[in-house]
Amino acid sequence: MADEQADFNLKLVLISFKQCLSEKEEVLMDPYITGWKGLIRFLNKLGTIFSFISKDLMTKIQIMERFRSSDQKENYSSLQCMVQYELDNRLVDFQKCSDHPDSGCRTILRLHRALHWLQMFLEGLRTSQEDCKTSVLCTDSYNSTLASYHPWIIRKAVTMAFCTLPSRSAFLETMNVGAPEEAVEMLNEAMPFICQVYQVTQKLFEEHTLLELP
Ligand code: 1PW
Repeated sequence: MADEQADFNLKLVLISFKQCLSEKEEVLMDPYITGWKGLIRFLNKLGTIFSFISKDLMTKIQIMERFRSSDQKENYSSLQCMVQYELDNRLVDFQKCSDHPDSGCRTILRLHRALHWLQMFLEGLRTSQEDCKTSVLCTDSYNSTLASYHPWIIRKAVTMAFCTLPSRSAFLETMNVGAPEEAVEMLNEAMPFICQVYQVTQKLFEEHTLLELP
C-alpha cells in the first residue's frame, strides 16, 4: 500500500485522460476507467475523511468494469457506443430508477458531473494566488457544479471533508510532481485533456437528452 501510494503521480493520471479521445473524438471507456481509478487513488491520499466519496466513485467504476467484462463488452468500448446500445435496447430509466437503476448512461453521468467539479477545482488551483485557501476553492467549485445534484446531508459531509484540505502548496505537493511551480506547470499542460473529455461527453449526453437521468 505504501509503495503503491509512493509511486503515485497526478500527471500520469491526468495524461490518461488524453488517451480517452480517439481520432474520431469518441471517449474510450478503458482509459476513462483508468483515469478515474487514478483520481480515486489521489482522493485516498487526501485522508480517510474522503473515503465515503471514493467508495461511491469506486462502486460506479466497478459497474462500468462489469459491463466491460460482460458479453456485451464491445457495446461499452466507448461512451458513444454505450449510449447508442443502451438507448436502442431501452436499457435506460428516464423517469425514475426502476428497471435499470445501474445503466451505463446514468452511472457515467454521475462521473461526468464529478469530472466537471474536478475540472473547475484544478483550474481554480492552477490560477490562484499562493495564499489562497484550498478548502474555499474546493467548496466554491463544488457549489457551482455538483452540489445542486446532492441532497443536504451529502452536501454537508462533502463540505466538512473539504475543510480538512491542506494549504495550496501542500496540496500541490501531494500531486507528487515536484515543487508547487512544477505542479502548476503540469496542470497547464494536462488540463486541456480533462476539459476536452468533459466537453465531448457533455455534447453527447446533451444530444440524447441524458443530462438529467434519475
Ligand atoms: C481529487 C479527485 C477527484 C474527486 C472527485 C470528487 C467527486 C465528489 C463526489 C461526491 C460524492 C459524494 C458521495 C456520494 C454521492 C452520490 O449520491 C452521488 N455520487 C456522485 C459521484 O455525485 C450520486 O450518485 P447516486 O446516488 O445517484 O448513485
